[in-house]
Amino acid sequence: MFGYHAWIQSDKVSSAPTVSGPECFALEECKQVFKGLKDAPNISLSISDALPLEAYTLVGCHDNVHITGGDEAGLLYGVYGLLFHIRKGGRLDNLNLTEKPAVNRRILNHWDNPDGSVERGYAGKSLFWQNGRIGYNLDRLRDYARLLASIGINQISVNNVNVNALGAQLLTEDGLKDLAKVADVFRPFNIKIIISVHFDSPVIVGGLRTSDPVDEKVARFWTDAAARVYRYIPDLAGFLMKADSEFRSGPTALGRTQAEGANVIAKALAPFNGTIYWRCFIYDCTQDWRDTVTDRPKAAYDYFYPLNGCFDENVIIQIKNGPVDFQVREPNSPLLGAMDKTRQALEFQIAQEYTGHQIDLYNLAVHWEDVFEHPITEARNTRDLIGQEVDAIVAVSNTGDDENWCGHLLAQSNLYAFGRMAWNPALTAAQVTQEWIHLTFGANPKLKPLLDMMLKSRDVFEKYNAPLGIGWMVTPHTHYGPDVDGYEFSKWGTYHRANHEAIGIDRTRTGTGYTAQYHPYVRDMYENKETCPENMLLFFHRLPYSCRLKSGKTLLQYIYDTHFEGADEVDDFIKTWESLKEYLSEEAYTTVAERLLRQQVNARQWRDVINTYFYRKTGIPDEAGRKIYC
Ligand code: GCV
Repeated sequence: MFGYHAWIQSDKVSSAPTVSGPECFALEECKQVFKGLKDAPNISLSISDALPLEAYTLVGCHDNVHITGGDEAGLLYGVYGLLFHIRKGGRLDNLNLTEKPAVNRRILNHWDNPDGSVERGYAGKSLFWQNGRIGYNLDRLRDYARLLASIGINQISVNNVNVNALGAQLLTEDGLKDLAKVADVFRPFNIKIIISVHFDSPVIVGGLRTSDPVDEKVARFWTDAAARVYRYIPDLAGFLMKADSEFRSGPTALGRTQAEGANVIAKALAPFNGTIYWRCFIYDCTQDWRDTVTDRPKAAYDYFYPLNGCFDENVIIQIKNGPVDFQVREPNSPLLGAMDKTRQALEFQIAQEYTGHQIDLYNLAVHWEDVFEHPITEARNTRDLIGQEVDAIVAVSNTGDDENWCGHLLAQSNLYAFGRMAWNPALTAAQVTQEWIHLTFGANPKLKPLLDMMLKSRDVFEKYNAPLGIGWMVTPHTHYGPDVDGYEFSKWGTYHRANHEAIGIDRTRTGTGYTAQYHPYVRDMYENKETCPENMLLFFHRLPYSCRLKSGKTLLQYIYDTHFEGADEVDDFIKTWESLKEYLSEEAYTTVAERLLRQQVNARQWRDVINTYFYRKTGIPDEAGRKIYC
C-alpha cells in the first residue's frame, strides 16, 4: 500500500463479504475492495442490456445489495460506487441509485518523458517510464489503475505530448511490446491507452523524407503504423497529437491545414475504431512584444474555426479550457461551442503548473465549476455541451511516484474531483470536495473548516497572484513565484503592458477584436466594462489605476488590498490546519503543514513583489498606509 489513497483502500479489516455474480474482473474487484470493510453487505452482481454502457444501479435492502451494470465496466463502477456509498455513511435499506456517465471519454494525459521525468510534474517521477523506456513497479501500477478506475477515468496517455525521439519509438515493434504490457494492466480496469505521437513520425520512425499529410507515402506510413499498433493493443483508444505548437512541427509549417494533418491519421485509425485527439494549442511563440496586433488568445480560433466540419468523424479536437494557457483566471476558449460540426474534447490541467505546483493549496473543482458555467449563448453554458459536441473531458495529470501520488496530500482532491466531475459535471465543487474529505479522513463533522479552507483556496491564490485575469506574472520557465515582467518582453505573447498610468489589454472591437470570436451575447458581455466580470477586467480592458471598481476602490487600491488579504489568508489556513491536528493522523498533519509553510513564503513573496512593482510604477501609496517593500 502506498501512502494515502484512502478513498479506494479500506483499512478496517474483517471477514470477506459474500459476493456472487458472473465470473468477471468486476466480481474479483468486488471481493478485493470489500474484503477490508467492516460489516460489508452481501453483494450480488448482474449485467443488464437495459442499462447504457458503463451505467449501474445499486439496489439495497438490509444487508443485501444488488449491483446491476450495463456492461462489465458498469459493474466495476457499481462496485466502487457501493464502496463509496458505504464509506460516506450511506444507508443500505431502501438504497436505489442509478448512475451513468455524462460523457463516455474521461481521459488523463500524462506528460511523462522516457527518462522518467514529468513535464510540469510536481509529484515525483513517472509511474510509466524509467531510463529511456517503459518501466514500472507492477504493484504500484495496478494500484494506480484501481485509483483511476474508481473515479471513472477510462482512457490515459502515458507519454508526453512533447514527444521526443525516444517517445516516438513507441510506434516501433519494441516500443509496442512494452506498451502492450501496460495496456494489460489497465484493461481489466476499463482503461484504454492513448499514444502521444510525433507529427514527424513518418521521418523519425518511418525513415521518410517528409511528414506532409498529402504525400501518399506518409499516408501509407500511418496506415502501417496503425495496423502494427492494433496488432499489439487491439483496444487502443487512439493517438494524441501536439502539432504546430511551441516549436513543434505540423501541417501549417508544410502549407497544409490542421484538418489535412489530422484526417490522414484518422483514416489510418478508422478501421480499428481508433480516435485521433488533435490539440488546438497553436499560437505564435515568436512574437515581438512591440507588435500589438497579434493577440495570442485569438490564435486557436483563427486556425480551427474555418475548418469546422472539415475533420473526419474520428477526429476529436482537444481544446484547453482557456484561450491562453491554464492561468488562474481566463475566459473559456471561444472554440468551445463554436465548432458545432466538430467533435471536441475539453482539456483541463490538474497538474498545478500556474496554480502553485502542488505546494500551494488550490482547489480546482471550484475553478472547473466556473469553466462549466461559462456562457456559450444566452441560453446555453459550457456544461450543456458535455455529452453533445464535447464528447471527451481530458486533464493533464497531477500524479507521479510520490508516496501520496500527488505531492500535496490535499491535491489528491483535485484528481478525485476531476474524475467525479467528468462523470457528472453537475456535481458542485462543494460536493466533490466534501466527498474526498469524507473518503480520506472519515466522516467527522469537526473537519468542516477543512472543507471551507479548500473551497476558499482558489480565491486566496488568485488574490496574491496576477490581478483581474491578466495572468502571466510568474517566474519564466518554472512558473512558480512572482516575476511581474518575467514574460513581458519575451516572444510568448503573454503581455500585461503595465506602464505608470494603466494596465491590461483592450481585446474589444476598439482593441485586438478578440471578443468577436464569441457568440454576440458573450461578446457583448465582455465588451462592456460594466457587464464584464470584474475578475476578468484586465484580460479584456485596458484601465487606468485610478479607475473605480464596483466596490468604489481604485484599481490600484484593489491590487494592494487583495495582495495583503491573500497573504493573510494563507496565515489563516495554517491556523485552521493546526486546529484540526487532533482529528488527523500524524503523517497527514505533518505533510500538509509542511506544504502550507512553503505556501506562506510564496504568498508573502507575491504580495511584496506585486505591491512593490505597482507602487514604484505609480508612485501612489497604499491608502491604509501598510508597509510596501521597495
Ligand atoms: C507539454 C504549456 C506548458 C508546456 C506544455 C504546453 C502544452 O506551454 O508550459 O510545458 O507542454 O503548455 O500544453 O503543450
